[in-house]
Amino acid sequence: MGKDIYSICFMCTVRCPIKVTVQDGTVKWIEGNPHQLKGALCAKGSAGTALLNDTERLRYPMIREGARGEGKWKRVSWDEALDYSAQKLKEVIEKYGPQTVVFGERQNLNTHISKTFMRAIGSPNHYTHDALCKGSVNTAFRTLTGYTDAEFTVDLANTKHVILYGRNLFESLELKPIQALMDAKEKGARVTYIDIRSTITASHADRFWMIRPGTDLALNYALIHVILKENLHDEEYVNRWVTGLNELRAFVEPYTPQWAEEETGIPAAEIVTFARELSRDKPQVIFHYGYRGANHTNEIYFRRSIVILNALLGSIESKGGLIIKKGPKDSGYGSFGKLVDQKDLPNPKVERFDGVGGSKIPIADPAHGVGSMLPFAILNEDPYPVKGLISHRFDPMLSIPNYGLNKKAFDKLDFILTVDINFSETAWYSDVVLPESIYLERSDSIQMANGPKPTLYMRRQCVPPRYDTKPFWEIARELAKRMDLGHFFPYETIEDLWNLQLKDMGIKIEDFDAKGFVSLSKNPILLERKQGLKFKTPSGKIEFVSSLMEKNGFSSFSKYEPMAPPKEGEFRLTVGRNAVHTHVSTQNNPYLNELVSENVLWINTEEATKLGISNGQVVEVSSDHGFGKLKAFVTDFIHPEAVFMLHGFGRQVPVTTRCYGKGASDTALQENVTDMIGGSPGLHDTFVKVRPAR
Ligand SMILES: Nc1nc2c(c(=O)[nH]1)N[C@H]1C(S)=C(S)[C@@H](COP(=O)(O)OP(=O)(O)OC[C@H]3O[C@@H](n4cnc5c(=O)[nH]c(N)nc54)[C@H](O)[C@@H]3O)O[C@H]1N2
Ligand SMILES: Nc1nc2c(c(=O)[nH]1)N[C@H]1C(S)=C(S)[C@@H](COP(=O)(O)OP(=O)(O)OC[C@H]3O[C@@H](n4cnc5c(=O)[nH]c(N)nc54)[C@H](O)[C@@H]3O)O[C@H]1N2
Ligand code: SF4
Ligand SMILES: [Mo]
Repeated sequence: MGKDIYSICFMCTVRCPIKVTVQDGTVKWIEGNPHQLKGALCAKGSAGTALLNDTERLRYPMIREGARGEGKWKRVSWDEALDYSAQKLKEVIEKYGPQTVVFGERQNLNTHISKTFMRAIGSPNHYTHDALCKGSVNTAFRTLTGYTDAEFTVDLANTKHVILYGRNLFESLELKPIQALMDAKEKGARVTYIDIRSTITASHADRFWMIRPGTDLALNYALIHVILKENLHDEEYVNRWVTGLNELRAFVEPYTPQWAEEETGIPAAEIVTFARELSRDKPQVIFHYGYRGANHTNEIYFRRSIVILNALLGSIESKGGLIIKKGPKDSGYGSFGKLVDQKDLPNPKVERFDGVGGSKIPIADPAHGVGSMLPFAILNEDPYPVKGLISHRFDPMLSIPNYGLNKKAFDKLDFILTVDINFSETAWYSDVVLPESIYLERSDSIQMANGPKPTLYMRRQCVPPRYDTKPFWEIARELAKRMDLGHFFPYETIEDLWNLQLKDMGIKIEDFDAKGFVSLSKNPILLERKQGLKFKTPSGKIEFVSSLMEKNGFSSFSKYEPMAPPKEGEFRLTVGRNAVHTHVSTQNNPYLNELVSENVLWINTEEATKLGISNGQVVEVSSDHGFGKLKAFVTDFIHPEAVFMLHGFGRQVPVTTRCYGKGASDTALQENVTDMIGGSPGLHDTFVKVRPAR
């Protein structure tokens, strides 16, 4: 009989709680934690065992020997790799200053440790993936409510109607929300899904609109128009909690459903019916603010329109709507400890490399920065040179649009250090590669998951590391020690770190044994809607006319600019995920690669016919920035103006043999343009030409 260990999945960053069965030092079985997920796990989560045994993942520290990207490596000991990295970082700091070192990571449980490291060396330049994923969602929330999007959650279980704008929930998965939505659907909840193509989520929806690419903002302006014209909003809530209603009313006056029909292709009468239906369901309505979907350089106004619609229907802090997350203090506990809270830790006040908080991108979130600025900062040395780059659990080469430009920028760096579990494209182009033990082989910092019921989760090591790898919390400490900064890392073991996090909470490590998590509240905590809401804006209300935007010279409402259709023979390139892969992480996983080994190009049947392209035929896709070859998937289920491909394929690292050269890379084709108010990349602002391959 095996032993069961509760832990946290990390095949993607959703971090589902899991139960891992271990026998004879190996993992026999992984399932969703039965106390929370009824045992459910997705395909990627199940493929954790294949990752554990994968011989093509990073197995030992390496120092580059040949030219960057040539693939010549020297296997070294941990001491040698860390000594060398510390030496190189010290050289950069001495020569150019600490601000020229940039650290990028996908936000993770150890981010408090990386931030500590950067502050300790004296650099303000820590950035996360956040802006590349949903920066404009974050900024939209802050401009309206003072809270970030991450301080909100959606109460899908109790909703009556959820509206998803390209939020392809059933493929771009999060297990708990899917289970909650399925429960709600059984109680009669309705789903409206809006996408430029029909996805699995579309097949679960009660209403599906195939919208013209990039025109979701027009739809929302018309919806707001109808809601205000017919007084369908939650008057009591809006009167009490919203400022700027009259300005909004005047602004949306010209945006009629008839006007929107022209722009979006959605019939005016259907928009009116939809608005009336939503009003009947209010306030248990969720306009899902999403992540990707319509990604353009004016995205901030689209995301703001989504939050505004929620506010108009009174759904913010309503059962079945959006809920402000509650933390340990709200449930009567002391605060959760973070390494970065040390009193004597420096807090460098130098301008950031990406211009966040300065004149370039004044109101994006400085807690995350804007990663898409990285290649420009390096190439233009603006505001100063960037000379050292550390990437941890993040692949900027592929996750920042325009692969060619990224490579050119990386060529200018003095030192590139990457901590990963796989040979990512960034690792391949680095000077030193440090392999982290995978999630099944390591324990990590505790997760404080705020929410209606705040809960702590623990990732526990299940098996010993297969190869010569270490956990990041240890790597960071060892690097810091070699830079004479070890005193900011006062822990030896993971238990020391856990005790530091739990010390003010009255919770012990053993409390996690029974279920793998500790709930801080029995029931969901909701604020009282009549008087008890608290918004973190200057007015204390939801500001349709935003102090933050106006103060920085941005108008709160933006006149609709029609979306340019593609030129003859061109298509708008759209991208996304499927249920089997995680961004750029899993394409070489033995199991998942078997399920989906390459991406295909979705193209509308009529358009394909015009170009002489048949289903399954290999096509060439080109943009101003790059080129790719992949098979066509000819279908009626995509809008004729767009083509679509999965992110993460077309890989260029030869030692990842299962995915090398398969399919095409969206990153190679995409232009790097950013919403300079919100911070998100305009991932769907690139046009491509498609033709049969020669
Ligand atoms: N072109 C393009 N760019 C995009 C997107 C897109 O669709 N197209 N999507 C955007 C979105 S939504 C997001 S969230 C970001 C995601 O961007 P990334 O975070 O870069 O993508 P991931 O695939 O999540 O992971 C990146 C790296 O983390 C490594 N990794 C996985 N687990 C571990 C671990 O336990 N330890 C360490 N040290 N490393 C680990 C993986 O091997 C991989 O190399 O990309 C954004 N950028
Ligand atoms: N399996 C899996 N699940 C994941 C992840 C993963 O990598 N793999 N990553 C997680 C992360 S970090 C994120 S950010 C989320 C992403 O979750 P989603 O935001 O749901 O992301 P995508 O898969 O990028 O899907 C975007 C959808 O937008 C559609 N779209 C394109 N243009 C438009 C448009 O103009 N209007 C509308 N309405 N739709 C449009 C595309 O056709 C596509 O179906 O998924 C999370 N869950
Ligand atoms: S969605 Fe799947 S891969 Fe992501 S954490 Fe959950 S089980 Fe793991
Ligand atoms: Mo994301």
